[in-house]
Amino acid sequence: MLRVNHQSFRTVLAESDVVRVAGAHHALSGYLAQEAGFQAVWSSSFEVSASRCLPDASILSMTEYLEAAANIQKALSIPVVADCDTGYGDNLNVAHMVHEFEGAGITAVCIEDKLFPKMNSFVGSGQALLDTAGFAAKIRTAKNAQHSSDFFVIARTEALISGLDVTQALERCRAYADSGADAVLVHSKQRTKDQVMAFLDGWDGRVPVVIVPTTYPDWHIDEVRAAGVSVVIYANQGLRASVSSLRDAYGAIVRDGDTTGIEESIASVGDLFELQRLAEWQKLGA
Ligand code: SPV
Ligand code: MG
Repeated sequence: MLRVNHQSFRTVLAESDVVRVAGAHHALSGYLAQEAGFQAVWSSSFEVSASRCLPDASILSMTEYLEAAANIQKALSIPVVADCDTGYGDNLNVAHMVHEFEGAGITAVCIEDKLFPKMNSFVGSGQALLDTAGFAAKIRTAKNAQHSSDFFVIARTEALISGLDVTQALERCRAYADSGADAVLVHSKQRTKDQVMAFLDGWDGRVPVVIVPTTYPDWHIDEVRAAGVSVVIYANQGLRASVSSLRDAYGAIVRDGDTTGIEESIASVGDLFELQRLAEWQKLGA
């Protein structure tokens, strides 16, 4: 089958104690994440922007993010969780976003409580938040706009990123869950997991919790599971690995004057043919 059918994110979550999700920016990176055993792929706004050499600052349009997410989803049997930033504007933009992403076969989206245009969470400035009621209204709008009951909306709080405390993050997430969010994502840029652990201690479990352990990389999956986290997103490690590999390979070619030194360590052309499913395509055209 050249056309791939995919499971919904809700189904994957129901069948798993903790869902491991890998960041990706195009179909090939998403496919490699699936091959490695990830259960879902995060179409990361950071990765998609970086892949165009642009800041993750609401510069690309909804359509461009949609195209990236849909292209990834078309190649995979695991679901894409689309990182939809702030929902690309106000409530009506959120409604349109849900129509478009759901219409393109995406089964889960995530929106965050920062102001549009947003700035990437690890940048020291530009982390202003929408008020709780305003973001709760966006969540309600998203849930009212979805067509299928299977569609999954994650409410992400940037409270800890913007300097608020754990109590305020909990208050926001309770309001978002009560407005219909299917899960809450709590993001932190601290160098340890302590802030997120404090959040989990105070969380009453009304909806599942999603985390993004970029700055606290030593949190082993067994401990993440034991702490009661339902979804863990490794948001950008794939792109960072690609950058390092490409630098090494390109640098070696220019330095050495030929490619002998890297042939053993780079993927073969045959490997790429398999990733392209060339044989199946050839059969289709025969
Ligand atoms: C992304 O991967 O685009 C995210 C996570 O939203 S972060 O970059 O940490 O904001
Ligand atoms: Mg993002």
